Amino acid sequence: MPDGMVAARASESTNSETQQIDVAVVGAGFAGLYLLHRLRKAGFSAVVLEEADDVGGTWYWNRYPGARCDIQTIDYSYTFDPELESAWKWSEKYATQPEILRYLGFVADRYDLRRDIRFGTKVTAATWDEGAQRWLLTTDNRAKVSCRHYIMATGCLSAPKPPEIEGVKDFKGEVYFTSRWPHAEVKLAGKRVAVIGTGSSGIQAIPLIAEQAAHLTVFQRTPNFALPAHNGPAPADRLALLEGDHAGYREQARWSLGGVPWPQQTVVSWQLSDAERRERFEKAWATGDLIYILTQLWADQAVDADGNALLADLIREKIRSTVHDPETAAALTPHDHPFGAKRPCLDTNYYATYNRPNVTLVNLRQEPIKAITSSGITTDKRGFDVDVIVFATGFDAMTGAIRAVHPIKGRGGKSLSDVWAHGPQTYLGLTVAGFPNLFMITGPGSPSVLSNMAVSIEQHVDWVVDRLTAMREAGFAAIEATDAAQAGWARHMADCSMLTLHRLANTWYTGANVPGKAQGVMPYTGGVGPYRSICNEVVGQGMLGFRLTGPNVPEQCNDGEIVRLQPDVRLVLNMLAEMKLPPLESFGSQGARDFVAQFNAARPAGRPVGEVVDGTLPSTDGPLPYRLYRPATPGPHPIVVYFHGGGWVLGDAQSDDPFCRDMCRRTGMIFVSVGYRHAPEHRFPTAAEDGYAAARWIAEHATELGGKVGPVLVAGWSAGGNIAAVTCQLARDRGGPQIAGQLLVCPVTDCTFDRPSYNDNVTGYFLTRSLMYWFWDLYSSPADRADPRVSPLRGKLAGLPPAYVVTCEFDPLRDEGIAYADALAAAGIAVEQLQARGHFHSSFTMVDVVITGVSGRARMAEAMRRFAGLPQEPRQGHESVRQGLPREVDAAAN
Ligand code: NA7
Repeated sequence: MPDGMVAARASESTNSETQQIDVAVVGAGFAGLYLLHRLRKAGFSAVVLEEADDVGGTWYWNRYPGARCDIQTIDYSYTFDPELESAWKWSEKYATQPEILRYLGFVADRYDLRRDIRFGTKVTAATWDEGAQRWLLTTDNRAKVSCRHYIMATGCLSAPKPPEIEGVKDFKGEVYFTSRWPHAEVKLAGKRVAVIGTGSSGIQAIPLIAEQAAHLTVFQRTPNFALPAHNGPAPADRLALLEGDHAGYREQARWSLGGVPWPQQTVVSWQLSDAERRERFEKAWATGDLIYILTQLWADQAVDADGNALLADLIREKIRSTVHDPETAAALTPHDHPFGAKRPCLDTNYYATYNRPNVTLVNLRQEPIKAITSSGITTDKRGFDVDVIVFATGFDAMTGAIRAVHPIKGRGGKSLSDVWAHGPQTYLGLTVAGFPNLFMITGPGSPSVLSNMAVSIEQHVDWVVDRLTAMREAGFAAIEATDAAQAGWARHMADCSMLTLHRLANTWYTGANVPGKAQGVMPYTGGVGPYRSICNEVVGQGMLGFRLTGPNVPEQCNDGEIVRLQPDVRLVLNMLAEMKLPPLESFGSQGARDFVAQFNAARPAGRPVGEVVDGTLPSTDGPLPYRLYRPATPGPHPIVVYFHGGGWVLGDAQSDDPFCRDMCRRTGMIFVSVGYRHAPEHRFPTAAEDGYAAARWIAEHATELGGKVGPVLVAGWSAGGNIAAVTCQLARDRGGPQIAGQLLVCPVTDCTFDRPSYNDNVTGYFLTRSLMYWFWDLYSSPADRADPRVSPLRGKLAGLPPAYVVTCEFDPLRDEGIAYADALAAAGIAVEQLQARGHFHSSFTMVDVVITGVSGRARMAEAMRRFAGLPQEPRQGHESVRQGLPREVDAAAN
């Protein structure tokens, strides 16, 4: 039986009675239509309430000239029914608004959806009835609705923003909003037209308006990055991919970052020459695909301001070479935000339109609009008489349609508007604590506008309908997010926002386009695939973070936080778990070394520094290798003696190479990574004595190494942190060298294994408890372990250099690191601690894999510079303070 024939329970209503229904949905756009279809199939009675008089949602209203989707249409489609996919063929790579509207109408007819949609109906209030455990909706049309579940399928960009300009009412000409374009033809031929706004809508409309109008004046506040769409038929290569493996293509999209199946790019900008980067860029420019240019050029462009700037500069060059008038070109060139941080646009002849004699650009940064008058627009420099004003001024995005459209009152009469007064609070972007049985499709806190909406909508709808079905089967009548789960999601959102550059721009993503609106990155920046896996995990963990209640069943509430790890740490650990690796210790010491070397080879290359020199230094028993990293800045630089990690058994200069490069760049100091000898071939105290001997030799040969004469600094990670700490104690006791400061990253400090972190993090965080036991056994016999040369916590701590001690929440070594820092402080040593929330043992050394480790390394570098008496430098790379960009907020550490 075709899906459209699946009967739903009747949902007729009259004026006099309240319509009783299982589920009410607001909005008959992409989300509402699919919801209705799925709810019916699952046997729920449902009604869709829609203000417009037909289906389409945003595609019903946004019918301005040039309106098109800007995700390729083969991707911007429903995928739930393969028969639907073969029944509809898109005519273009980016379909026009009329074609998309026809598609949604086709879907509505195919599944006979219209009979359960109340068109021309606006919800005027929604109130949770605690006694009945139902929502009561009032509408401006016909009966009220009483429903068990209330679902907002209202879209993210459907509440237009008021123009916020004085005098609109005085204007005697025609006024149009792109977001509410008339259904009747708008005649612009021969008229003087003004367009205010150069977001996606303005950029799509301007070239077509310019072709019709006698004269077009564009009022631009912020220039945007736009790429040529190169519209035409769907590209043959993408179509072939889809048609070659329909199901595989769709599945890949569901697990991708943006909801379109492009592979994850791993090459970073500094691995490519200028010519190679340009070649990649030109290919992207010719491809005309936003997701392609946002994800496929080099991996750091979306996460690092410097990597991003390389791309932004190339786009700026294109603008300059397209627009003839240099002043106009300069005004059209964006400088105040990283590429992609504000929604980039796809255009057809946008920049070239400014070469037309009938088009003028007014740069509102230089001459702001003062008022709209009866005859046109006045800036603080001049007046423009026009016949038509088109407002392409955007939306109260993400929260506007949910919050402002009608009062929603949840438990205890609390209004959603009040609860969200300081910004949207949600659990998974789907639900809100205090609002039982209320769901949002693609709400704030979900990938929504940072993804292919079609994919995100299907995921949300499937998740919600599956949950409602499971609730019904288990006898639950109400579901509500807990406060703890919601607070945890807010933390996770903040952590995720450090992964991308969206926080560095004032945009509708952050609420900055609406005066007075609370600001913060509203969409989920962690990616579509990771988000999907989290939603699945919530279910897998017994509806973690939800309270479920019903009349005849005991309450179920498995409270907690779904993601406590930093988002990228979670990805790394999931990837490792999927590899199902045998325990490292089962390889034997040489096997483990080989394995780690192979594993490290697959990591992104470290960043360039001024110079890298390999050499040897003498120790008690012959030469030890070292690798020296010199900054590109003029020397001589202070020297940091560095000890790699690896449990005294593994590791080398190569394993910690990205970390040393990064720290060399951040601190502006020479790092000398010492190849101390390993157990079990060389047991305790070889590593400690090698470390000390190396520090002494390096300090004595500072000039020869090109470094600054005077005290050195020491640093190390894990067992290397142990050696660094021990070196400081030996240097104090053996008459030098002088050490200006110590950086201990997740150090081993003690042979006691009963601190809570050893038990909390036994497995699952790469460094396991049994691996630590193995390292200890290979390096030292129990009789030696209390020696301060391996358990520095047991040594005398007075008189040591100042320290910066880093510990990670999900690390067996966490508590001994904290214990060492506390003990140093108690001994009167100046100590700073970074207790990194959500991080694991390798977070800070997995440079350019664990992006959220960046802010921690920036702090470490600041501490090192303080120890060395150097002035603080502006933070680099990811954290850099570029033109007009705000400074980083540190979410990863507390
Ligand atoms: P956008 O992207 O929010 O663009 C709105 C534009 O209007 C943008 O250039 C704004 O400048 C400008 N604007 C807004 N208010 C004013 C005032 N008061 N004066 C002057 N200029 C103003 O909305 P769109 O409709 O173009 O696109 C929305 C999304 O729909 C799009 O991103 C796609 O996802 C689809 P500003 O940048 O704020 O300085």
